[in-house]
Amino acid sequence: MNYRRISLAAFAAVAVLVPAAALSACGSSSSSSSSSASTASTATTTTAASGTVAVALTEFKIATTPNAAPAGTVTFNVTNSGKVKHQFTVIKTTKSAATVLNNQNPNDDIPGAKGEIASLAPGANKTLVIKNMVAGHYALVCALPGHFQSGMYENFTVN
Ligand SMILES: [Cu+2]
Repeated sequence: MNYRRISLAAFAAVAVLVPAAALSACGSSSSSSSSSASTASTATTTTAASGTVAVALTEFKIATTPNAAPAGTVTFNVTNSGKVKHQFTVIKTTKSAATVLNNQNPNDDIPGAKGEIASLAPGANKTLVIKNMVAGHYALVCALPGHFQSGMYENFTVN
């Protein structure tokens, strides 16, 4: 009787711990059901061999796996892992991602923008395919009011 109680308690503890560990260890891909995303996340180099990049949006952070890709067609597999709506814009720029929208009027088009997912609901996943990405520096941002200012940006390299 005591053994059974102990093993049940241990099982309950594991059942509680595993989801939390999975979320923190691989938040960028854990909520994606796409097989291509999980393949990309196994890469240990910074460049995605397939040109596919897993992107996780949370409050207020953009996490990429990996943070570089070969020139050509780049596929951003974007998941909103947060609790509020986000968006995702890819910008070709020489500026650091942290400063790229500093003087941007929210009503104006973003200079250098190569593509965007205009709106992504919490839990939603969308794919953004951008062709002819040339080598250089890019900034990935969430351009919703206040989100960039709160830290929703990331540098990205095409090589
Ligand atoms: Cu956002």
